[in-house]
Amino acid sequence: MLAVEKLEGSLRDKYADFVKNFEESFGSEPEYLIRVPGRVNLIGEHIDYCGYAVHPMAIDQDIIVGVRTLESGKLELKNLNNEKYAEFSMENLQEIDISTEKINWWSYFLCGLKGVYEDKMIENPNGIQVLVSGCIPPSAGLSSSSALVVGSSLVAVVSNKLEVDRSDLANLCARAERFIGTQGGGMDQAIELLAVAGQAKLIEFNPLVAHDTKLPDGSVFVIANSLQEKNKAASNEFNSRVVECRLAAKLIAKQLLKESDWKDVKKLRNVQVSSGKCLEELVNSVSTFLPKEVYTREDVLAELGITDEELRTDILTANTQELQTFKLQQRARHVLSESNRVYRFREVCHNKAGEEGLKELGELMTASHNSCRYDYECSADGLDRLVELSLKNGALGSRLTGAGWGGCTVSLVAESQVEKFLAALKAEYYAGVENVDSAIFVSKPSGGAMVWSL
Ligand code: ADP
Ligand code: NG1
Repeated sequence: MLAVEKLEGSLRDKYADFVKNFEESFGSEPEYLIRVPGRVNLIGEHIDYCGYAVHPMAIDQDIIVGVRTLESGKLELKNLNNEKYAEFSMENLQEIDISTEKINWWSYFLCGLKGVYEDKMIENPNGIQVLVSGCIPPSAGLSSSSALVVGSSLVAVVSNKLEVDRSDLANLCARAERFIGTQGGGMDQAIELLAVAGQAKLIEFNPLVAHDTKLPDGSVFVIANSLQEKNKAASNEFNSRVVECRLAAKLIAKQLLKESDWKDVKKLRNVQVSSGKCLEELVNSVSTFLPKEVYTREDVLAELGITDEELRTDILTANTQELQTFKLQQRARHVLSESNRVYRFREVCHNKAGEEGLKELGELMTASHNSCRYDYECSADGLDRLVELSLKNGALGSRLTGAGWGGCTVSLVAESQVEKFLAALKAEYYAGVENVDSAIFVSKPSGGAMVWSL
């Protein structure tokens, strides 16, 4: 169960300015303070929504939310980052269709609230005043959006005195964030709720289980922001990949499973489990199962024996209805090989100490980047350049992290090389950039979301 601790001692000092800001905004102190970390994914990109395990860790950058319950049925929301204020009536909240409204910063906040109210069947939620402040760079692949969703779900929990389990809440938040329209997996919400300071996590889905991974001594992870932002919800690349993975799963399933079984399959992991094949076997046969470089819309309709209407309603998402071509072989090869790399990464962390182990972790990370770049096509110029510069300047491995198409890289650097590495990247990528220490920094595994009462 999620515990609420008292905000006291050094923590009270740490958040004194935020509490003062809340008082200035709303006239009195918050009743609760919530901290949700961002995350960096070390390896396992774009595979959570295919059912496969991922390997992230929480980071120090976070979102802080203060909340106070109200007598009236109002939701008053203020954001210190953009000085924007929004007000809603709690009564009308359930009628707001987030996916069809223009996406705003509070859209993510409403996701978490609506998710909890719907799931817990709260018909008359308490009114609340909420102040938000965050330092996770937005749209940079470090999951600022999920931190807001998790933060707001916790607001709904504490302001209505609900009891929740962290894993259940993570699953709920993963579903709730899809109100935005992006069909992501559950990695971000899970690590943000289940992280333990000092540990990275191997996160498995269905059922959700988070296993501790102690990162090997001497390993330092450096996050570098390409400074190219990518807002997933404002474009359809993310959902296009989700759809291509669904189609790849169906086409492979049709060749491996009985008709009664393949019709409902939507995730590559389900095909693998139902067919009893191991990952290597499937990786090696991808081009046999999916021989074409590009599948047209007509190709997939013919291969699956479905109508265009069925494609639209069962497989495509709202923002991918008009897609005409699909790269199934390449996407499936990425997902299956990436899943293999995730398990190997954890095995090396646990069983192969020293230089040799670090070298192999680095190789796995760089292989992951190349697979994202060439097979999944989710990289960007800035990310490729950062990876190239990182490897040239001594990183053992380097890759894009998060959804990609912009955002950050994560590089594995030997502890003894970190200073030299940071100086080189600052000179070669960030010359003339202000606030360079918030663009490139070393990251240690942080703890998961916390709730304090005042
Ligand atoms: P990410 O990879 O960071 O999750 P997304 O594009 O999915 O990127 O989400 C970024 C969006 O989250 C921003 O456009 C903004 O609406 C919201 N967001 C992030 N941080 C904050 C913040 N501190 N305050 C308000 N909204 C935020
Ligand atoms: P970010 O990096 O937050 O955009 C997204 C998805 C994850 C996962 C990664 C790619 C959401 C909320 N998050 O993360 O589930 O699929 O991309 O590995 O959709």
